[in-house]
Amino acid sequence: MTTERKFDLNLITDALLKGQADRVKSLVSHALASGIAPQEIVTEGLLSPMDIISEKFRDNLIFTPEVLIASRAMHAGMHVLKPYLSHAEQFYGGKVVMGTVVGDLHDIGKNLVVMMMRGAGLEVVDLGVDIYPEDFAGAVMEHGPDIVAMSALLTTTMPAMAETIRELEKENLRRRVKVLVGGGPVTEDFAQIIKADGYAPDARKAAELAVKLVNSI
Ligand code: B1M
Repeated sequence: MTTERKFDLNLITDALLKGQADRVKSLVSHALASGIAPQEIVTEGLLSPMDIISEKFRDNLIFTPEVLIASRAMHAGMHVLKPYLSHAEQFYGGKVVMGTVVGDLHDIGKNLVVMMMRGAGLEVVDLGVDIYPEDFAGAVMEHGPDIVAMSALLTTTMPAMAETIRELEKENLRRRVKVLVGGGPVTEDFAQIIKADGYAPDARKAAELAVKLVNSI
């Protein structure tokens, strides 16, 4: 016997894509009331459409204001769900320090990663662009994050990721944090060579991996 679904999560997706924060809030409440698991609402209703937003942004089909409006709608939905998520599902308590490495001014991808991580419930300290290894290390001392996340878009700035890891080692901070790397020219192989703890090819996967790393600590 098949179980009939009481609520269509596509309604939330559709409202989020249109940036309708109030409608997302009310639909999330309806979804909860109809018995759909909160985690399923997060994944299918809120994060899936944010993938679509990321892709459209990457392809220049939409621009920063639309991304921010969609992001606000996602947060509105997350706010309704927060009390219903278990501690592990909320991922709260996980803190990330993120920046684009020294010499690199590209921040569009980094901003998407920050947005997706915040959407997944992580606290993110966004250091911005052109961040020296010493400043990453300083931010670890100041904020005590679980994860240091670095973005690089230029082949010439990728070595700064390795330099940052060396700086963390030098300051005896490396064992306190997990290091996550990504950005256009960065690969899984490169991440392994520089002894990062993780690599993600896009913003959604970066957020998922960050949550996994936080939960593994
Ligand atoms: Co620049 N640029 N740029 N640029 N730029 C690229 C990256 C380039 C590929 C263009 C090209 O030649 N085809 C090339 C790099 C070549 C290389 O080294 N491999 C390049 C170059 C050479 C340069 C300059 C040197 C140009 C010059 O001045 N001669 C110069 C360098 C400036 C500097 O940084 N010091 C430069 C400058 C600029 C602008 C300032 C004009 C502008 C940046 C504006 C800004 O960011 N505020 C710019 C742009 C816009 C680009 C392109 C066109 C687009 C980058 C982008 O935003 N993509 C880019 C060509 C391209 O990629 N098609 C190019 C959209 C974004 C959503 O994707 O950033 O890849 P992306 O992020 C993705 C993933 O990579 C991943 O998730 C994101 C979302 O899914 N990701 C992570 C990113 N960080 C992550 C971290 C993670 C995990 C995943 O974990 C922590």
